[in-house]
Amino acid sequence: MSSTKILLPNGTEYEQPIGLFINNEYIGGTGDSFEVIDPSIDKPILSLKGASTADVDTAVSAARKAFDEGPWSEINPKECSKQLFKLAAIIDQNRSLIAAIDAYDLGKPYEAALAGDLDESVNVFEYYAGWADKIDGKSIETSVEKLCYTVQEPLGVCAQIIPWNFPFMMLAWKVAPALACGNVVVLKPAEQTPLSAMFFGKLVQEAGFPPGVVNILPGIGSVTGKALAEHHDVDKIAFTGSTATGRSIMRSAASNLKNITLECGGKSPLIVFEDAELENAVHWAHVGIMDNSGQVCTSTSRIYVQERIYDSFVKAFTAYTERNAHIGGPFEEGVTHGPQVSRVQSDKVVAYMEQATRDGAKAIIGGHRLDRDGYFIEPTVFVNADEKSTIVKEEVFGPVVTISSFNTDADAIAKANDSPYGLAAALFTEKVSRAHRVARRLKAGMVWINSSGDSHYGIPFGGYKSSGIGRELGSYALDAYTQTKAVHVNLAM
Ligand code: TXE
Repeated sequence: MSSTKILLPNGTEYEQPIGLFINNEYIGGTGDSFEVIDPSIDKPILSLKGASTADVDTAVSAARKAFDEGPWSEINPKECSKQLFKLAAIIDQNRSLIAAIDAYDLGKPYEAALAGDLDESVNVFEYYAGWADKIDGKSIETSVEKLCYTVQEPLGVCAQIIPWNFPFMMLAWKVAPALACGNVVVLKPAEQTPLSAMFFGKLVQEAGFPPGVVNILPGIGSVTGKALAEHHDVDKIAFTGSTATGRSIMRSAASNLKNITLECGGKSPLIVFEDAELENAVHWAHVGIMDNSGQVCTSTSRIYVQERIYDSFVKAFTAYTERNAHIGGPFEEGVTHGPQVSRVQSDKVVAYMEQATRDGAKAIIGGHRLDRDGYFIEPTVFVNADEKSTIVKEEVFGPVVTISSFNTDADAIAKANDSPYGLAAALFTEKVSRAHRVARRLKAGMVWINSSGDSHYGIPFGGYKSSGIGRELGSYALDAYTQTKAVHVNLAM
């Protein structure tokens, strides 16, 4: 196996597999090289060779063979469940190391990676391990002369393209339900954060999965990702990332009408009504935009506050944000706010902030990058932003929020819905009827009442409008990874 020793900044040394994981073996990639960077100090961790189009062909045919010839697609559901529980247990045993790898690669605080991402990842694998032997069809009554029943069958070879903002957790959201439904996978991690996914291959080996069931191809999006999206032997493509790439994947997937799930961008609103519990609203509004340095697809990046409490909310929110911004590297004590993942991303955030200022918005805190190594951006709050301006319309994907006011419920709903995106929305009120009435009228795949950014492995996750197609998590992901066969039986013989 080709691997290299990596010494993590927390003093842990481990063996990092490098190369592509195909048929349960690590092999060298033949595609373009790319560097993996430590974003907290702007220094390379290592250089990798990604998967070329030819490597994609090799991985897809390994997966195809594993699916068509078994044993995975024919596995007894109880065995499938056991195998996934075993994998979940192995991930659990490695949770501190995987959290540390992700913290290093992404720059996010280690404690957050451990308590958030890794906890969720183990839960997700266990949850779908539990589903594997409960995927049932139906029998449907038509007449006494006919029996009809349905079978939920796997789709086949699933290509899964994941982003860098929750590297291992995104892997778990995609791989666990796909395997539980009897599919085989070819996973492409983001080029910014491929290390934990490449390490995952070792855990797959240890859990004893048959060759070809899980394949992992680090590589460049426009090469490896594109080749997967276009490949005619791939039956499904599941993607999380930008809406622009989602569109291009959808076009590529049209060639053989692949089944698709897309989880794309967002510009989620957070509405604070005048009867809200102010402290609670301030806390969640902060979590909703500052968590993961704003690099969350559901970030509540547009805050709307009812006029009467606007000034007091702005004052309380900025004070809370200043108090709670503990900026630093992933392994520093007490840090809550890490760098952006890459120079490209931090430049993008800075460009949005500069544009906002040119458009007449005012940064009342933050507004700059930090004067230190790494890609750190100050937590930033804009007021006076025009509702039609870029900072209100486009996904910034950084610790940057706008706070605007509204007067009536109808005004709040109209402003919240005035977006091409529809991933999530949050609202704060103590009135039960208002809460549910407004929740129904928000055009979003997820609505939080009196919280923000909340997700759970049992609850469907996905967006309306340009935020995506399909749902992940919960029993809904089983629909995303199976197809229905209807069997008609003629009894009139
Ligand atoms: O995303 P891309 P990027 C948003 C966020 C961010 C912006 C750009 O606004 O600033 O997207 O980030 C692979 N065919 N989100 O450039 O390009 C790529 O290698 C197939 C929101 O990182 O969408 C990576 O694995 N695949 C988001 C994955 O797609 C391609 C999370 C995501 O990359 C490809 C991340 C192609 N042509 C960014 N081009 C969320 N929804 O959570 C790239 N890829």
